[in-house]
Amino acid sequence: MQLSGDQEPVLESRGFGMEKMTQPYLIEFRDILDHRGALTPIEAEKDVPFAIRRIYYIYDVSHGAVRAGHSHKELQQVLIALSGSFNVHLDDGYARQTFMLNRPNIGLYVPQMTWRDIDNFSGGAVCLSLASQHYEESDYYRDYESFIRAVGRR
Ligand code: T46
Repeated sequence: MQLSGDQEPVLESRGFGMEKMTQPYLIEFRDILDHRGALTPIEAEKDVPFAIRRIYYIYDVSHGAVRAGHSHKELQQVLIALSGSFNVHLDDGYARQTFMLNRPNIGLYVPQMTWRDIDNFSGGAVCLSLASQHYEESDYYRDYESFIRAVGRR
């Protein structure tokens, strides 16, 4: 896994309380290996710091496509590259960080009020999202200026 800056996987799974996290983190999930291959279990409120209310996944991404381009007001999520790789650019209104995800046992925790763009999808990439909320369009900032106003930069 390559990251911009000096980010490392900082939390091993099972290290969480249920307090709301405010910073992005890479989470290294357990991988259970035997001669048949690998298995990674993820349990809500144990391996990720929230109750999972929804999962969805993004796949068959068109060459050069950029996904996301928005922030959530309340939703927290964990993104995982189940297959292939992609870059996740996160912006809290003050600073930007880029994470390259390319392992199915590594998750990226994305806190609420974080603008995200996802690009550079490899062929065959599958992005799994574990989300803390049901789908609710009113939870989105889809306009960057509105997001910046909401975080208090303007
Ligand atoms: C995020 C990135 C990683 C639904 O009906 N239910 C859903 O649960 C979702 C996520 C989307 N939709 C509908 C809403 C749109 O009509 O599917 C369509 C595409 O959604 P959107 O343009 O938001 O997709 P992405 O890939 O740009 O963003 C999604 C998530 O919305 C977002 O939370 O972080 O994936």
